[in-house]
Amino acid sequence: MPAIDRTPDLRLVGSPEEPRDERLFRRMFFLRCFEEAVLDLFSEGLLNGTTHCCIGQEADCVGIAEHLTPGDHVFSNHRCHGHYLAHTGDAAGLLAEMTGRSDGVCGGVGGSQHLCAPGFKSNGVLGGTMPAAAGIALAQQLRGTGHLSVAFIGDGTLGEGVVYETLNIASLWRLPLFVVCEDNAWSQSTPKRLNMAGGLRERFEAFGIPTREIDTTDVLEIDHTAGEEIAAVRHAGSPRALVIQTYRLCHHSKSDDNRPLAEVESRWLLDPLRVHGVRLDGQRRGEIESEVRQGIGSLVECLRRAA
Ligand SMILES: Cc1ncc(C[n+]2csc(CCOP(=O)(O)OP(=O)(O)O)c2C)c(N)n1
Repeated sequence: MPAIDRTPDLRLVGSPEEPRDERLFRRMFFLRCFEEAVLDLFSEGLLNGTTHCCIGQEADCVGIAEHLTPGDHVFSNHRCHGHYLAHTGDAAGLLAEMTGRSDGVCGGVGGSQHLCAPGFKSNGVLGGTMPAAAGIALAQQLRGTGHLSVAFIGDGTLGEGVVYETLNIASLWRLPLFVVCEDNAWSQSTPKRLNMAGGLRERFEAFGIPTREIDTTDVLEIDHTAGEEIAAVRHAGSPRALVIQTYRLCHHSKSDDNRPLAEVESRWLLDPLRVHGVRLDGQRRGEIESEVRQGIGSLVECLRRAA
């Protein structure tokens, strides 16, 4: 089986010279097309197990990644494709990983949820990566690298005790840890109002961790806020949190969804591709979309041939 080329494809990630507005759109569209392709491959029976897509939450992944440097370490959860792709651009490695190939991100043994790569770790056990994120932040602090750990968690993960143990020690030891809580209002099939008492932001502030909360799917707003917050973590070397109220537009994993249809439909109006896409010149937007489709198409074809 020929090895795949894991060099990030410029059709997917854009070039450094590309105007920021266009690059942000391209990258969100890249994540969207990748996950749509993954869902198609599942329905064709070419992928095994399950997968959790971040369709609707792409602006979080892309806006945060804009402010990370190669020495920073990202920790993610079951819904990790977007975080991984935005940080690394490694679409070929991730698709190979999901098909169980030895040239995947971590040898084909991690699948969709359990990625282990330089600068990136994800785990399907909710909250499971929080202590590791703090541990790497401690290593960064001791080595004086100026780099940080970013931990993405969902609102449902705030029910895990290990989150609070981590926040406590991160605050006490002033660790360069940036926690991003993607609050999509649902934890699998349970709405937040049924499983969360009190405020979300207060849970971080109880440990003396400065926390911002934004209610948006606009990549420019996330990009701007993330820039300020990440700079503040680097400057002070101590933890901060960002709560982003967002929405997943598709099912929890491959097909399970018990949310009211009207609620889901209304949120498609705030699809991050739509919110940001209207800012682009129509012709240029079409060109970007077709380049990304070609990039994903050739990747899928290459893996189909190797299957
Ligand atoms: C410790 C643990 N308990 C339960 C689960 C099953 N589980 C997987 S995803 C999920 C919901 C997570 O909700 P949230 O953290 O809000 O993330 P979202 O799926 O909304 O992105 C649950 C309960 C798990 N993976 N790990």
